[in-house]
Amino acid sequence: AQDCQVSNIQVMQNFDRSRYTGRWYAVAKKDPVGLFLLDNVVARFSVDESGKMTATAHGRVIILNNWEMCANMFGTFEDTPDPAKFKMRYWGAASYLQTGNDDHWVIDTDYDNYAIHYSCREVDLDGTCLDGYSFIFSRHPTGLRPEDQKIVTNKKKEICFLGKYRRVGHTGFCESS
Ligand code: AZE
Repeated sequence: AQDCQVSNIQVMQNFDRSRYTGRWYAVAKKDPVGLFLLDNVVARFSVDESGKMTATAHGRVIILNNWEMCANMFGTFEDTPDPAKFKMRYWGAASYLQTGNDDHWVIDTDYDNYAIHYSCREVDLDGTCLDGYSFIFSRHPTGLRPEDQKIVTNKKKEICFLGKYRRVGHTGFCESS
């Protein structure tokens, strides 16, 4: 499963969306092409009465003429035959923020400490990912536990994004909103 074919990427087995709910701090991210969340990224996942997964996220962005702000985002998830693979429709609280419909795959998680998310926006002709993004999430604002780091590094390699991540800082920029 390391031929970098998007269709061969292994995702979380028996993904349990209810155990995934609650707050996740982004500790690292691989950026897509174009505008993206810069840092202070926190996501909160919920499951509603009907079992549908939804999420909110915030993060610092710089839009238009170097206008720095906190983007408050919403996402709804469409199920697919694979319980760990979703289609995420997302939009911002303000109209000038981004909207989109991205794949949202949960690659691995222990639910209590770490999670690895993956989204390929554009698959190349050879089946590899041409444009994608990924978040490494932690339940702890301080980062990953040492014992989870090796697992995460291995998964970064499996999704062919190793070496493409940057640390996501948390300075409290989005805490007031
Ligand atoms: C994600 C977690 C679940 C909810 C959402 C997420 C993604 C949000 C974006 C936001 C981009 C905003 C920009 C604004 C100018 C995956 C973090 C909605 C991709 C670029």
